[in-house]
Amino acid sequence: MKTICVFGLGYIGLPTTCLLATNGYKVIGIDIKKEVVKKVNKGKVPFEETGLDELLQNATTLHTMTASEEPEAADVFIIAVPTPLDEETKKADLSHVKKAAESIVNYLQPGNLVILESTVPPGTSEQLILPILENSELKVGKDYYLVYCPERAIPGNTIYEMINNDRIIGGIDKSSTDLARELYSSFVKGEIYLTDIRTAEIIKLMENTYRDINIALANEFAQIAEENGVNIWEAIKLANRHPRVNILKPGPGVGGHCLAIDPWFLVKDSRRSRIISLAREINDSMPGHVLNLVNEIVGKIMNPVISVLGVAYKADVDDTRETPALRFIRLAETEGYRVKCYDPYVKSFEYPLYSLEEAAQDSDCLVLITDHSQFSQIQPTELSPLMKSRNLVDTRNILEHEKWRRDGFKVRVLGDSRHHG
Ligand code: SAJ
Repeated sequence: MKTICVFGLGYIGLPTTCLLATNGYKVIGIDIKKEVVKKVNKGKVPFEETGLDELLQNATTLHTMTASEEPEAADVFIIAVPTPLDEETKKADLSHVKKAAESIVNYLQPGNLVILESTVPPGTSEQLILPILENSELKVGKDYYLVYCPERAIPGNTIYEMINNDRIIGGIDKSSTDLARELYSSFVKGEIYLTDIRTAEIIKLMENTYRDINIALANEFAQIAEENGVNIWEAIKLANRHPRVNILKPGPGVGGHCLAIDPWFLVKDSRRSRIISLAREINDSMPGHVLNLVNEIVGKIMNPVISVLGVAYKADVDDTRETPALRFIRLAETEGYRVKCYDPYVKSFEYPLYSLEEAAQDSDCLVLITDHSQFSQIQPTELSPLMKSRNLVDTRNILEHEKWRRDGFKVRVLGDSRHHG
């Protein structure tokens, strides 16, 4: 049985580890966080992801998977560690990737395959990983093999998409791609496409940038609709009846560890790029736009209190990375609002989390930031008796606004300036 070392037991590394361990490999999942290693070895998933608990249970039962803080000799090494963005320089922080590659050097043996899955700026595999691995004195393509294989699964549906999405493998040479194809074929049911290593790196960034730009367009349309007294949600629905149009949804901004970050990896060293950073700017300006809507509806009052419904970066997940909620809250505080947050999924956040009733108590305005499905069940009559004033800003257009208006709420919907009361 072949042995695989996976670096990083996060949102991508842990599901990958479990899928390989349940498909014929012996896998060691490496993480620098002691608590994560402990939890995984007890069969516990450190975050929420549909189906992952069961998959980890299966791997544990098969005894094909262990977690550890230290790597060991293996046939394959997979790097799936975070590559965050340095907020000031807008450059990728590749320190975790670098560390993982450096520790592989000590274990690299002839015949090994090294796979980079982390999202990286173009050229990283050849310019950063390769020179580090060459310190082993083994030669790539001759003694060992190297590929870049981006993960394209969406948080919330990771397991399904890891198995069923098409996969791109970019190798330093043909032997590398062939070896990697064999490995991924063990659990991938989608098509596997082969390309070169730098193309694979850029494809991953293009996919997320494409989505980010399209959301920025929807956000710009929303603001134009507000200027024109048009309901953007209705307009998008009808525009999307065109056979070649598919406009995404506007919202309070773009969060998550991918769309808000990856486009910068393309922009940073390019002299030609223009639209990508503009789209980032538009999406980053949305929390400020939401605050303007709140200001308009609440007006000038003493010691205003707002209740934020949803701090996760998107619907039905517990993940708050790069969440637009945090930007909104910080901006609101600088304008003198006291903010109370409620999120049925999130367990820890930069701000205290309250129950729905506690968050609504003495509030002047509910601000719905995240489109969690269960929010549509909230009844205005449950909250209105607790609140100081009945105001609602819905940035995702998921509530039944007429019902809230009937209960005396002033309702503002992002992308729709037609009603002010
Ligand atoms: N959003 C909108 N409007 C929309 C769609 C999304 O405002 O119409 C917002 C969401 O609320 C969220 C953000 O965009 O704040 C990102 O959410 P998402 O669901 O679009 O994507 P992620 O970040 O969860 O996952 C993306 C996916 N990329 C693409 O669809 C191109 C996923 O396939 C990638 O694997 C993932 O990034 C990643 O890890 O790179």
